[in-house]
Amino acid sequence: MATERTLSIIKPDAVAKNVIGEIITRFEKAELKVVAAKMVHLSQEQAEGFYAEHKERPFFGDLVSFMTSGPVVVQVLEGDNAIAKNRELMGATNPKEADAGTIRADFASSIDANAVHGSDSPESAEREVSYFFGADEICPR
Ligand code: IDP
Repeated sequence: MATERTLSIIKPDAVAKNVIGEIITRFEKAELKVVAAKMVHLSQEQAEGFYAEHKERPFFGDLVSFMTSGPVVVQVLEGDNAIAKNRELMGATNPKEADAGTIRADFASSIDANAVHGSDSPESAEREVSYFFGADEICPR
């Protein structure tokens, strides 16, 4: 299995619920390592740029206003198969469809306020990691 890096965001709803630590614990228990981390209150421009692929979707405005509604925790996770593993830990986009025991099943309240983001492919992981972190901000372990 290949060692990969993926971008994780703990979204404003989960930060407001004070479950940052519980979510990071799930990553660590699954043998994903945090190799970069910061708390950011995204600007409108940052959120729009990050979600540019969804620009034409009807929910884009709501997504950007939600993602700028409070601080988020942005992290780079590293480990075997990290991209798919993180998506499995997260669960389905809509928490009503998320498997029991996933982060979204346990902490998300709606499809908008769905607790976490995770890169969905190697290409998006590369783009998303470099969107938030310079090479000198990532600490290989
Ligand atoms: P993902 O976060 O599971 O990868 P994406 O399809 O990339 O899901 O969508 C990005 C984010 O946009 C979702 O996490 C969710 O917060 C929001 N979103 C996606 N689809 C809808 C929708 O149909 N209505 C409202 N928000 C949506």
